[in-house]
Amino acid sequence: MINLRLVIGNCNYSSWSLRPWFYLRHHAIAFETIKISLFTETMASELAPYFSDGKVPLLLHDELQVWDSLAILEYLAELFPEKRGWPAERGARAVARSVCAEMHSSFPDLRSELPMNCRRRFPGFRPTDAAARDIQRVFSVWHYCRQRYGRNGPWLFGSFSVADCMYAPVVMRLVSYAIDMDDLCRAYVDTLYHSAAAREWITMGQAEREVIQQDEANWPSEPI
Ligand SMILES: N[C@@H](CCC(=O)N[C@@H](CS)C(=O)NCC(=O)O)C(=O)O
Repeated sequence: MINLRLVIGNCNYSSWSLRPWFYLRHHAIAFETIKISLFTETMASELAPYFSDGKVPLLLHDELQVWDSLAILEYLAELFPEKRGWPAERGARAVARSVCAEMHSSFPDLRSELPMNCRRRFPGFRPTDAAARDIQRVFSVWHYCRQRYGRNGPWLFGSFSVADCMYAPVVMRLVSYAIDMDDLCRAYVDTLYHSAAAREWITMGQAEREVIQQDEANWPSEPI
């Protein structure tokens, strides 16, 4: 029995926590969840037992600690090789790593203007030009992956991969903020948003009552 514990933040807001959680739940891998309340007075003391940079997520495997969502996903892909976390073909794998790295290091305006919020929608939301450029780039990435590598299934590289986990929080955002998209992107969003693991995360987020003011978008909203 593999002893895994995943330290995460509030499901409603913690986009980085969703990434490895989604991988584990999609594959029905057993793990324990340790939830930290982000940006509260107790956050530092709740994180104190771990070698954390003050952030979540963090994966604990026996005595080993792995922090940072992408590092955790890499580790899970190695720990469970039969789940095929990365595409089997070398070129597809390189592209998958590229789009994950891009997600990890880019899209600042999309992140700041459209914070993940699973329990609210933002009628009439209009992104700034900068955020709209980020969104268009995400759509281009999805076209690139789906058209070249997605023939054998509905995920970015056909079969479910680490790349889908990295883009899961963006899918949540695009739905909450009702962003227009073409059919290819809509089909991908529907696949992910309606998957069992995503529904489970959204339900947990909607059950939470904490409001983190700094993670609320600057746009009128209503409950989903
Ligand atoms: N690079 C990190 C970023 C993690 C991150 O920023 N997590 C947010 C929660 S979604 C956090 O812990 N914020 C607390 C803080 O900044 O004090 C990763 O990908 O895991």
